Amino acid sequence: MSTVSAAASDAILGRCAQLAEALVASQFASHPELARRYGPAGREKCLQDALFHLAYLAEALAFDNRALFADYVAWVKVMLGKRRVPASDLASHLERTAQVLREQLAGEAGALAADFVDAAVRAMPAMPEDLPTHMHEGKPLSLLAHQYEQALLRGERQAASRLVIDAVGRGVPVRDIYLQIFQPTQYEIGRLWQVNDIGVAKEHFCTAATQLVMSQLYEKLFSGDKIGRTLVATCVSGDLHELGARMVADFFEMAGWDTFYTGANTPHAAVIEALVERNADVLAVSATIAYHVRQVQALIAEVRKDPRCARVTILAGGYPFNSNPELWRQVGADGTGRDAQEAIAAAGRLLK
Ligand code: B12
Repeated sequence: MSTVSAAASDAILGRCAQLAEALVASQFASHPELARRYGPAGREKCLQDALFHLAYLAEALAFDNRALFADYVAWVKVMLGKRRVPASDLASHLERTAQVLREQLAGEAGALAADFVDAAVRAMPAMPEDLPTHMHEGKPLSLLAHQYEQALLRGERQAASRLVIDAVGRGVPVRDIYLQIFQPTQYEIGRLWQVNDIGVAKEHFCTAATQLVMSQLYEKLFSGDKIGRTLVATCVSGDLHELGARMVADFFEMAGWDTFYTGANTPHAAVIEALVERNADVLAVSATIAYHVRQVQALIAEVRKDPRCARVTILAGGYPFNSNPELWRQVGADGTGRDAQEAIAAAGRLLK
């Protein structure tokens, strides 16, 4: 990792409130129509957006990883575009961000940070304005997945649960239910929120309902023979997305592992305590929001430093790792996997 990019990352994090204020003031001063179009609430929103952009930028710089910031800009282009903020406004906001970074951060650090932003702005025209559905056809459970998602979107969690319980009763493997029904439905719910088709309440409802239905399958998880291996699965500190890590833990459980799943937002010291107490073979660290990747790196560094964890193999995964195939190496993990099935395959390879 270059020291310039690390310095730029630290400088942004140390002064993000000031930088965000400077860039929104500059943008509204040179485009007075923005104040008329969006009003004071719009200015506040713009400030929040600026802070959000800076958080993602600081993380991308911390790993000297331009793709991490470009992925974020592609996501935000769709998200804002679907809320009637034109891509040209986003581009001008980002160009101003680059200018403020050049002005306010000293020397090479400011120039590099601005360059990350400029590169993403240049890539914007090729970034999509809309997103394809995650409810793909042609898989054995596609129809069932569609019915499950539709039941949840109608607010009918009992009907959704019934679809799954009946399928399991007919012999559909729980692993297929996880990867062909729960996972695409969750991704689709996220897409629908991103493109402004559903609100936060519906997204929360669907997630809570899926967690409930997962729990209804638990007796199926614990029925196999044990293989004498232990997994600790956790979401990194600050990250609230718990289903990915839970699915990973459940796949290991179904493969005969003893699993200890700590859920969302777990402090590093608590993870180490769990690894030691359980005499764990593998730690699975999950992060979904890209600006938590440094937390993954910090947790891994702490585990590596602790001699009691010397034999622990570490996997890192989740949303940013799936779009950045080399990121797991940058955080110091031993391996990764794009989904729960790949996670267990990676553990098998590493422990051989
Ligand atoms: C549900 C949800 C939430 C819930 C989470 C509740 C809960 N109890 O989990 C809540 C409301 C808290 C939430 C909050 C936010 N969210 Co959210 N969320 C989602 C959503 C819709 C589903 C997540 C999920 O359940 N996925 C299903 C699981 C099974 O998939 P998975 O996590 O990818 O896991 C699989 C693999 O990645 C892999 N894996 C995962 N972990 C690991 C670990 C290891 C070691 C390995 C090997 C593999 C592995 O295996 C898993 C199983 O196959 C996603 C959409 C999406 N695409 O995921 C958005 C999404 C992730 N959220 C998003 C955002 C922006 C946010 C917020 C920042 C919104 C805000 N402004 O507040 C906050 C951040 C909160 C925080 N501090 O973490 C964006 C992220 C975009 C981006 N570019 O970063 C997404 C993509 C939505 C979207 N399409 O816009 N969210």
